[in-house]
Amino acid sequence: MEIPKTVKTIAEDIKTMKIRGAGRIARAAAQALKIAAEESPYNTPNEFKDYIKQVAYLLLHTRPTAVSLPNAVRYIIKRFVKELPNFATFNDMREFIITTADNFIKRSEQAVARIGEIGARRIRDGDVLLTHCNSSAAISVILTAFRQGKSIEVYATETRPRFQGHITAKTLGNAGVPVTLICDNAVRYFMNEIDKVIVGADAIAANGAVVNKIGTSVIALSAHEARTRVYVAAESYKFSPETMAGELIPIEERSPSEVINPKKLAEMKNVKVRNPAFDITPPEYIDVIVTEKGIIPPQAAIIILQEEFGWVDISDLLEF
Ligand code: RUB
Repeated sequence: MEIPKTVKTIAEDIKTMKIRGAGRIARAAAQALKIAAEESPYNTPNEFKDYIKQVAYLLLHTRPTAVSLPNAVRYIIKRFVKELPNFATFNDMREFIITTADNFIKRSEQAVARIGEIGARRIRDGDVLLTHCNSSAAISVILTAFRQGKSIEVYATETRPRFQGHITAKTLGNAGVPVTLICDNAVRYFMNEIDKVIVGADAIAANGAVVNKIGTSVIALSAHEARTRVYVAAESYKFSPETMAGELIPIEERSPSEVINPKKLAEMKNVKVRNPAFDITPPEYIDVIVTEKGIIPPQAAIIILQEEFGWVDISDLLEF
């Protein structure tokens, strides 16, 4: 089926990481569905239904790890499918997708702001924080605490191979927060000076394990050894319903060219490159997860999942 160029561009931007970070990816997917509805080349109910499903399919196959992406698509499609018998005209269908996508985006933005408010309560005046990669939710906590007048300092890892830590350092620095940029492998060297580690999440499993940017688990391990607390800031749509039914969260492996120049690699004999983009931090190394619904210990992840999705029928979830 024909899919508008604007929609395809969003899918491509997610794939190539022009649009990145789990929350932004989710909002972009919702936006893509909205645009798809607005610019639909099909105007009969049956064709429109199939077309929307195809757009959903395209979006779902851009990046595999961030659960926020299928959860955003599901938020819109599930409501749409449930409402199908009640649509009188094609226009009703189109308007429904547009409004539901807008609702998701609004809810998502409000969740990030709320996480900031809730998380900032756990930050004390004088705290030295460490963050990894570039998480809007983690930044929301840090900036809210800072704007409340708390004197804080942040260590930001550069986050190889894509250096998302530079974005974090720039954002926080521009807001006036004192930032120290460090190499990823300097984390243990500085850990004893850190009061709290705060990171985001791409996905959270039913057992409270957190999937986030590669390197997060080694930071959490180092924090555990130093008795430094680890906070994860994550919206409830980062929790993976599939994991309630025993599914594993796929870990994206990206191109070796992100790690080393292909020409340089070609000069090396018997060397291959692996480039996993995410890793899994077990719940034992996480103190709390800050969600927009409140703060929970990682072991309570199942409660959030049940509230959001009820008991999961996996065949239903995998429909798209
Ligand atoms: C980004 C990353 C972020 C989470 C959470 O990885 O791991 O920590 O996505 O971000 P990538 P947010 O750069 O590969 O997308 O809190 O903004 O959702």
